[in-house]
Amino acid sequence: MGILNVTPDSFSDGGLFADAEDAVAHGARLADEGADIVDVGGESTRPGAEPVHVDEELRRVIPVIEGLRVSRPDIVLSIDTRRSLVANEAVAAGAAIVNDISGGHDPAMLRVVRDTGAGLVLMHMQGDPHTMQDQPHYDDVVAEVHEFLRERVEAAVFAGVASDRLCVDPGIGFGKDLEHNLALLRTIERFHDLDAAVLVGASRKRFIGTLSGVDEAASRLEGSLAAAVLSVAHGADVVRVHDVAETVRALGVTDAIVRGGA
Ligand code: 7PJ
Repeated sequence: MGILNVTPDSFSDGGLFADAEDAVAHGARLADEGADIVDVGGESTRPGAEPVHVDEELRRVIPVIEGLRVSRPDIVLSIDTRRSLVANEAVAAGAAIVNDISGGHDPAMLRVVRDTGAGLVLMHMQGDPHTMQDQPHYDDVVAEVHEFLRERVEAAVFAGVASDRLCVDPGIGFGKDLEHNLALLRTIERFHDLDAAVLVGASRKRFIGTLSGVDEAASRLEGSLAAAVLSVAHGADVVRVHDVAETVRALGVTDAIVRGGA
């Protein structure tokens, strides 16, 4: 899964139309580099981020999804949103998957996913992006994240979402300190009993900067590759990454070693 951020800090120059054009071109490039899914997001969820207005989120993501659907109908698109309204519009515009970092907190989200037949990523987060890194606390991070995701899968299936449309994600960096992130990354296998695909998003995150001594997020390639390779070696089905070409090459080798065959 390649990351396509449509937030002002990532696509800053020009007006909105120019931004959308840049974003469409970048999405096409991620697919050409080997991404099977392109994840379009219009809300910054960095630690400390303020929420964006729903109209603004729609204005950012819908033209990009429409643009990619028209120019590159071969690309599977996901929409990174916590809002059922945005999810609904994005699926109508061409997205096939809803990637919800709140695990389906919006009361209408599961219904929208069921009614549209979209796939759904349920992610764990402690707190919300504004406050989540203040003092994250768990007695047993793996058990608590697992229990949260188990309950959310159950809720989704109860709401009528087909279980083969579901993916779970421990939410690396979302209300987790360094040790929490490492404990989760070491135990990815544990999440396979939830009968859903498992997604891991570690790319360029702060803990990688901390461990590798790289302050600049865009320069955290080597650490991000290490996290992607080990996540897949431990059974992750999907990795969400910025550096698609490099990750695809690293995972080709990983797959051959771990699963056998090229
Ligand atoms: C994730 C995400 C993640 C899923 C972001 C960033 C922050 N969606 N959206 N999993 N992270 N499913 O990329 O640094 O880890 S936004």
